[in-house]
Amino acid sequence: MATEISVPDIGDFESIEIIEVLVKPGDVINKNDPIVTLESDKSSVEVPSPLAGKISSLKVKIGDKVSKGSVLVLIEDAETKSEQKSKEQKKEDILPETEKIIKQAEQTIVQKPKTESPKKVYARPNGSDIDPIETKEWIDSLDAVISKDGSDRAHYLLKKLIDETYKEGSHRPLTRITPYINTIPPESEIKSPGDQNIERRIRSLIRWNAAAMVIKANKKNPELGGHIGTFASAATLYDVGMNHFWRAKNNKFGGDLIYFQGHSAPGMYARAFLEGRLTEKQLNNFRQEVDGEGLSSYPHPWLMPKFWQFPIVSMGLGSIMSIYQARFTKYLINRGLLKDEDRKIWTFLGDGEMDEPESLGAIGLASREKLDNLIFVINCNLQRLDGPVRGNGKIIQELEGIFRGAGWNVIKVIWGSYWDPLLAKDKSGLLIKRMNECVDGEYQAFKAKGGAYVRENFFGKYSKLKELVSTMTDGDIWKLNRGGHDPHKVYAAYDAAMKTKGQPTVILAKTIKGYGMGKSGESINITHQQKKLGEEDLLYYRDRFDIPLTDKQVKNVEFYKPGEKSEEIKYLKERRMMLGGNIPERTSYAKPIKKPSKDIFKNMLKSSGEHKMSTTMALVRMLTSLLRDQNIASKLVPIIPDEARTFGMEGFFQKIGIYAHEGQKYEPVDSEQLSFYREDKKGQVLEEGITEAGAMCSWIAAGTAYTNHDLEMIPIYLFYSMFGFQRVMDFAWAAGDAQTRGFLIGATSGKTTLAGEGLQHQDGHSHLLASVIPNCISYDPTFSYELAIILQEGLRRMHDKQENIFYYITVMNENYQHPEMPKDCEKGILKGMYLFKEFNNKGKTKIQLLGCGAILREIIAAAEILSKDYNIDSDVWSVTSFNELRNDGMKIERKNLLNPGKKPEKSYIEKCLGNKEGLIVAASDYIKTYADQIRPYISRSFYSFGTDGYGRSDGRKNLRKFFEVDKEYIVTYALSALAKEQLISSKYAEEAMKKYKIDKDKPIPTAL
Ligand SMILES: Cc1ncc(C[n+]2csc(CCOP(=O)(O)OP(=O)(O)O)c2C)c(N)n1
Ligand SMILES: [Mg+2]
Repeated sequence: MATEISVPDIGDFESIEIIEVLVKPGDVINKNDPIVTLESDKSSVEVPSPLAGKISSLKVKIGDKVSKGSVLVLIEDAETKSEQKSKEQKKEDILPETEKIIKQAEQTIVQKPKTESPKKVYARPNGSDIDPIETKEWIDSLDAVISKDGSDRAHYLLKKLIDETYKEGSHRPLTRITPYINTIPPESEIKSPGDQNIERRIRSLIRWNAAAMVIKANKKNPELGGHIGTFASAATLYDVGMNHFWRAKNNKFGGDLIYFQGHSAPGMYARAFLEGRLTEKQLNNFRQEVDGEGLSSYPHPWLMPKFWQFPIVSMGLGSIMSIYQARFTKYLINRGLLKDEDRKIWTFLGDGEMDEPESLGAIGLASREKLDNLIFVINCNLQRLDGPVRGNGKIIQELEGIFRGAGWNVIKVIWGSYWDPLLAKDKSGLLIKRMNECVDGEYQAFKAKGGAYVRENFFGKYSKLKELVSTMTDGDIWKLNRGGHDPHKVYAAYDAAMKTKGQPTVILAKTIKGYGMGKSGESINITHQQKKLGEEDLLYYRDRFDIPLTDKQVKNVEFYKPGEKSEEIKYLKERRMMLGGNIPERTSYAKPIKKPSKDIFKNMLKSSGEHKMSTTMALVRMLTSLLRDQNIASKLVPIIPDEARTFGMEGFFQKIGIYAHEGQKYEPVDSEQLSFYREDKKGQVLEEGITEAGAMCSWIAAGTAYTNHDLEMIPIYLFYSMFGFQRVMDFAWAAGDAQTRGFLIGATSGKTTLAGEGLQHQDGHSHLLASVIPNCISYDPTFSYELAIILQEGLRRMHDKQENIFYYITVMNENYQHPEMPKDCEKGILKGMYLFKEFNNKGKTKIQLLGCGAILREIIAAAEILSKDYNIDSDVWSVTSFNELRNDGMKIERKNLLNPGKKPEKSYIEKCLGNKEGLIVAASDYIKTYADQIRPYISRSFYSFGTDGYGRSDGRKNLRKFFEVDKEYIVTYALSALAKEQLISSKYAEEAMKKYKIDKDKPIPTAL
């Protein structure tokens, strides 16, 4: 029996055109296979079949207009139909049943009678203990619970008690911050299995070589710079990870991903030197990269592509990029593309760096999405570049509050093991009180000024505390170490972080900036920039870390590497072998994605006929086609920050689902509609919410999955072009450095196509911003076939040939007809320009007209007017990319200048325009500088027009007139330019100005 399949609820749309029919009679289809594609001027969606079966007849054809209820096909399938019936039945049953349950529940809820009790007035203890005996009883009970049932039970009881008091009207105690002591008590610490003596020796050698490398470079050339203080404070934090926790990528395991703090790079080089991965020559060339044998200042995968994985030195980027990396890893796992191997993402950050909004801006996402694969280590050395991070407060406490508030697991590693006996001995509670009350400015001074100073100024505040340390020498007091320098404490914290489930972890480790640098740089304000150590300081550094170098060797700042058979080198290599290999190391074993067949976009190469559409819609159609390509479908990662509906992409919600780590726990309000808001654990769309920075980080994570997960993915991130580079330029720069592959789509682009929105939204420069990134290729196409050719080439170059480039393409929301692709223009589209049309009527003179994006159609219209009304011939060129033309011009000019004796080569622009007659007029929807870029490579009069100035809200026609890029202005300016060249009389331009009501006295748009 045949069943009719009709158009479901499609929202507010009526009479929508069918642009594709995807089935024919006789086809056997599965449930959810698409039957037709519908396209309005705002969106393009597929209609999936609600049933599986055989199509018996087709009731529609391409071009038909349909509405809700219009029959599309008849399908043979009795079985599913009966299933559907029983579903409908069920649906009806549910309501009364639910009602019953609600009623029952209501009856069981005990309604407490509200009794008016007299208001009690309690004694206010003012912070002091009004009943110490009672307090002791409570504490004893608590101790008993802890020893009998453990701290989790105690925590549960306390929470219950607090909830009870809250119900009675008391304030909840502030639990955002815990006392200024370690989160893990000594008795709960998991002990490191490592040999502490050897590990200390290795660490000392790494410290020495890292410092020596910076000092040597600066001896050679003081302008080279570098940092000693950052790594000096973080050495233990890295060492414990390297020796015990970080598992490398190999053929059995995907590898942990470590985001190293940029300024600690010298430490990573020093370790790699001991491991034999870097040579002494390379160390000698720290920060001297131009000859190709040097080491880059900071982690830059572009410069050291086999070593560094993550470009983080611009403060704040590491935090958010790693959060989205952790999220993307879970996305791949949940979509079934990656094995869950419990890999971790570790991120090292500076405490000063946490000032950056990007550092904290996405921490909510990490806890919301339960990213227990993410571990932050914040090196709290209490200093940034100029001075203390929070001199008047405590950065660790501040960060604890912020991260706990956001739902993270916070582990504070404040005090080293030497403090443990003191804390155990102090029954007065004064030691913790004193720890709590000191501010970071004081803590910094304690470590700069020595043991006697600490005795006097820290312990000396309370006589009982002074007494506590009375048997200790000043030297002993000085040795009281900070948690981040104690390998036992660090090990215990890392171990706990590794075992944490359901939450991301942040480790707040207290350290000393410039640890070991003595008077020249330990805990003093200039530490950060200390890159030279005098002889005396170097000798001190050697002695402090027991480096087996003679005085002479120290004075020569020699590196020290023990022999291959030494205990240290054997241990170090063995540890890394146990953990699977080297870190950091950048490799890729991703399989290329076969480029789609040429046929996939063939509709886009044809004329759209009467049908008008925007290039955004053309793109959505192409993506829909790609989702039908077996090789590509699962690899596409559409990324949108809350603008899917603006770009007509809501059809993707239903088709491929929105990624949601917990699936969809609610029935969406629009569930009856075709494009309902479908969230799914296996969802493919990354709907990011309103965060361009976050979306960009997802794009980077997806576009570098080929190296971080050995999976080639195709991220395509659509955004308002104005909120692209302008908003997230630093990320775009880092994306280039990281060799991200993928598409950035600047939608609703240009200054005059996005009508209405105004100054903040209208983009006239994103292409110029794109042009500064060396491996970014950008295009501003006008017609669907141009877009199709560009997209196909992008897929071929990035994902099939695996070139380390990315694409920026602008698309618009203006609807118009698209012509058929002219013959033989593919190469030109990709190179940046091709001859679109010639107007040859043997006119009085000729002109070359160049246009791109939204303004090409104005150029075409202007050419028609010039031909018809003024008898002027023209060649109309579609310039798909002034940026690509400039790159080519620059390359050829350089080559010619370097080969003065050879016959000069012609740039592509010259090849196009060299034999063509007439002056050149170019116009775009971007500021004039965009088109001006080709001026040096043209040996002819060249006039460029663009949209300089602030945007404003109005219709497209008025905006183009205002910015002087509409067809009338182009005609007028062309006539005027021809007059200036004495090719025609000036009267034509004067007449045109009158005819088109062009006001000569109107101020230039940049002044308005
Ligand atoms: C976005 C950005 N702004 C400024 C700098 C310059 N800068 C380099 S290091 C530094 C201080 C870093 O302090 P902190 O984060 O505490 O790191 P530490 O060296 O103390 O571990 C600054 C301001 C930078 N690298 N990036
Ligand atoms: Mg710091």
